[in-house]
Amino acid sequence: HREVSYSIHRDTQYCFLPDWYTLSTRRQLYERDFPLYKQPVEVGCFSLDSERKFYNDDRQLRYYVEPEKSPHFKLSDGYPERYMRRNEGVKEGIDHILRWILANRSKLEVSHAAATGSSPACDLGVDFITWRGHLTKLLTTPYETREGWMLAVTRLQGTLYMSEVETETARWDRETRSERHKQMMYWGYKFEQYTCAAEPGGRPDESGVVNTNEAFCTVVRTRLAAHRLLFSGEVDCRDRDPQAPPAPACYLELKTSAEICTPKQRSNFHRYKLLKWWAQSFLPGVPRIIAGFRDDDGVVVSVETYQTSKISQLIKNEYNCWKPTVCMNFCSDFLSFARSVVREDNPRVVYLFSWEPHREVSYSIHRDTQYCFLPDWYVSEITH
Ligand code: 0WD
Ligand code: CA
Repeated sequence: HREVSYSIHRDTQYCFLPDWYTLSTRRQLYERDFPLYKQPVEVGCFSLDSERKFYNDDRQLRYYVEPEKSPHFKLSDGYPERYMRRNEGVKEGIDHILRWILANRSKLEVSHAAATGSSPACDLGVDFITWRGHLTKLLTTPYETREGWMLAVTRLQGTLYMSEVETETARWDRETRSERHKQMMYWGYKFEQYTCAAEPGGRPDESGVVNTNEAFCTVVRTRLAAHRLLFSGEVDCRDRDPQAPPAPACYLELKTSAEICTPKQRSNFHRYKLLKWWAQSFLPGVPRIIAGFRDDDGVVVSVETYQTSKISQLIKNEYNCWKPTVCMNFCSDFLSFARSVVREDNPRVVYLFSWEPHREVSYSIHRDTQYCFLPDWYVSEITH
C-alpha cells in the first residue's frame, strides 16, 4: 500500500561490498558471445601544439603519403638533435578531454537530449569518460603477463571518469630507460614524419623536428553492452583523399616493428603485438594500420597494411591465441564492476582499481588525496 522510496547511508552496517570483492581476469570466464559494441561515432576532435597547448580543432591532423613498398627510411636520422620529447613527468590526467567537454558541452547535451527526449541540463548522456589508451589496457588484461595497471575512478553527476595512475614499476622503467630504448622510442615518431604531410596535397618533411608534444585526438562516442562511453584517442593521420569516408573510417594508425625473419618471431608478433594493435584501433573504429618493419639499425625494410577487422582471422592459426571476445567481455565486466563499486558521487573521492599479472582486480577508496584528478575548474563549471 506504499510506493518504493529510498534513503542514503554512508559507512554504515548496510555496506555490503566486502574487501575481497574483486574481479577475476581468468580468460575462460570471458569466452562467451561477443558483446554489443556500437559503431564508434566521432563527436569532435582537438589538437595539442608543440607546447602542449589545447585547441578545439583539427589543426594537428596530418595526411598519409603512401611510401614505396621497401622505402629504406632511416629512423635514427635526426636523433637526438632534431627531437623534442614531451615531458612525461608532467601528469595531465584527463584534463585535455575535460577541456574538450567544456568547449563542446552544449553540443553533447543537446545531441543526448535529442536521442533520449530527456532534459539536457547537467547530463552528458555517457556513463564513462576516459582515454582510449586506458580502455586498450583493459581489453588486453586477460592476456597480459608483464605490466599491471592502476585506474583512478571518480563519479560526478552520474558519470564515471577514469584516469590512469602510473605504477611504481612503470615509473621505475621510465626513469631508468636505456639509451638504446630511448632511441627506439624515437623510431616510431620518425616513421610518422616520413609518411605524413601537414596538408592534403603536401609532402612529408623529413628534415623537420620530431616533437612528441604535438597531437591530434579524436573524441568518439559508442556503447559497450550497457555502458555508454565517451573517449578520446590520438590519431596519427588520415587518408589524404577528400573522397575517403568520414571519420573515424578515414583514419590510419602508424606502427613500427622489428622485421620478421623466423617462425618464432612471426608467432610472437601475432600473439603479443597484433593483440595490442588490434585493441587500440578497434576501440575508436580506425580501420587500417600501416606497419613499417625495420631492421636492428632502424632502417625500414618493408611496409604492410593491416585491416583492423581482419586481424582476428590472421591469428587464428596460432595455438592458444588471444580472442577479441575475451577482451571485450572482460572490459564490459570491468565497467560493470566499477559501476557497482563507485557509488559515491563526489569529485573528491577516488576509487583506485589496481591489477598485477596473475592477480585479480581489487580496489581501495581515497578521500581528499593526491589521487583526486578532477580539477576545480572542471567541477565548478560542469556542476553550476
Ligand atoms: O600520462 C599518461 N599516463 C598518459 C597520457 C597515458 C595515455 C595517454 N596519454 C596521453 C598522450 O600523451 C597522448 O596525448 O594521451 C594521448 C593519447 O591518448 P591515447 O590515444 O588514449 O593513448 P594510446 O592509445 O596509449 O597511445 C596512442 C599514441 C601512441 O601511439 P603508439 O603507436 O605508440 O601506440 O599516443 C602517443 C603515442 O604516439 N602516446 C604518447 N605520446 C607521448 N607521451 C604517450 C605519452 N605518454 N602515450 C601515448
Ligand atoms: Ca602510432
